[in-house]
Amino acid sequence: MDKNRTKGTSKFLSYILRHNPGAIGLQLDEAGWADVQELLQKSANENPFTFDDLVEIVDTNDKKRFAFNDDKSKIRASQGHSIEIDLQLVPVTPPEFLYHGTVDKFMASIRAQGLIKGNRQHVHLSVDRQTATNVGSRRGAPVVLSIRSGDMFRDGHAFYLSANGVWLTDAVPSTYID
Ligand code: HQG
Repeated sequence: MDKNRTKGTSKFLSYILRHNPGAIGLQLDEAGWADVQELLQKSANENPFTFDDLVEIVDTNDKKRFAFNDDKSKIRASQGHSIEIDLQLVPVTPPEFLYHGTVDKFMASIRAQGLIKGNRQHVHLSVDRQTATNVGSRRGAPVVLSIRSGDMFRDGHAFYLSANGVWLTDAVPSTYID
């Protein structure tokens, strides 16, 4: 697959596996898995790709957005969903600090309400400032917030780590944002 097709297909897969499987008549199971053969068949009209293409995308995707099950009969997005699925993530202890990349125009609202998940299933946090800078840069000049995740955890907030290294939590009250 050439680079452009890989990127286009990766975007298509993000849309289908995170937000709208129904767009191609696909159904995900309760943990977000799609049957690979069904995905190949149902994508054929809109955005055709082969099983080998899919393996290449899963292996080379810059953020490891997708994962296969053991026998590669199923595939899912590792995080970022807006549809209601249960990734069956186990709560884990976060590091003392995590980071969130955003932009200035959201700051007044973030100070007032903290970080909220919006359309997605979780607030996404990064393990280091550089990653958070990259996340913020998607929307303009990045603003990086330090989150006192250790304090949050001790106060009873649950944290999860996705298969591709993104830290997830339900919401970050503004008192934990430095
Ligand atoms: C902001 C990408 C106003 C928040 C990235 C963000 C990430 C608020 C935007 C992943 C707010 C939501 C997720 C509040 C939060 N008031 N704005 N109270 N609370 N926001 O895309 O974290 O390429 O849903 O700062 O790399 O930007 O898709 O979340 O700017 O890992 O794999 O509301 O998406 O990964 O935007 O990005 P998003 P995000 P992928």
